Amino acid sequence: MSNTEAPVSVDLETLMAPTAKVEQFMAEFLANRPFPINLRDAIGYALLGGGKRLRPLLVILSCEATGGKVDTCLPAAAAIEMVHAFSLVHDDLPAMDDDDLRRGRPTLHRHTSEPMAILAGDALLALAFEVLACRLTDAHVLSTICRELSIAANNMVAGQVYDTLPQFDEGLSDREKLEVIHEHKTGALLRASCRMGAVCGGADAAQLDAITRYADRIGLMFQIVDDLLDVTGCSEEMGKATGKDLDAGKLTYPGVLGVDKSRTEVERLRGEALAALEDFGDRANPLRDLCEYMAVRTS
Ligand code: GRG
Repeated sequence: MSNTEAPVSVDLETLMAPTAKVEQFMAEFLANRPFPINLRDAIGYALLGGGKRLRPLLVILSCEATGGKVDTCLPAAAAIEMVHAFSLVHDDLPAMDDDDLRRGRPTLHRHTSEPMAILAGDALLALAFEVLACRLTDAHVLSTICRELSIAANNMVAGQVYDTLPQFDEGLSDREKLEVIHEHKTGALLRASCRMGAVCGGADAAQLDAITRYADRIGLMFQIVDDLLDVTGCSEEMGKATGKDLDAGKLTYPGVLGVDKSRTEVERLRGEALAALEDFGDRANPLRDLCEYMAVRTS
């Protein structure tokens, strides 16, 4: 299929199916960890309580695209979701965004208490590296993956600083500021997801480069579509904005580029992401399907 053809319809349920294994793996790992019961409940609430599981899915599909089996990348998939869950818990805290709801229910600090949410978040970050250290047997894979994950986590911290304590932006255009924030806050973990999966799959340097190009394109696409959904309520109907006002002062792609140019950007990134997978053959079809889905998702 050419990169400009209309996207195929994607069977999301089939695409997401492998994440059930990650769910089970995380639940078992947590159940066997000797935590105080209230801490374990708090971690379980944050980690096992829904979410799209996009990052574990990227780990698995990148592993499979490079010739690996799902079971070899489950620790990496679990670790990335733990870091993601941690970042959401801390992002929601009163000292940060002070949010009441996450994934359609009370945030962890509202469900339990602020100290418990801080501690559960801390434990999730440590748990991510514990699961890697305990469950990955190949020393080279383990050290490479720890490096990928720790770099991504620190980029997220930097992204949060850029976003919420913005003294970095002198001389940057709004678009440049958006890019710096996105690359650190959201893009870094999506990139790490794909790279960690590819490392588990035994990728060579050229494959790792190609997977990284794919990751960076779909990462930015994910952000732009998210921003578009905030404005229009539906990424496919971006010409028909609902008129909902943008969060005053918040930099977004539709706010900076306009809705139509943002949509054009999504199409460009979709094409480039698919082009990055050109040499992968059929094993990368699920990654291609995920890209198509991400370009048109409505939630
Ligand atoms: C990770 C060490 C470390 C620190 C975190 C709080 C903080 C520092 C960073 C904030 C990171 C953050 C909350 C980024 C937003 C990322 C994002 C797009 C979240 C929503 O992702 P989805 O839509 O969520 O995949 P679900 O609920 O589906 O998992």
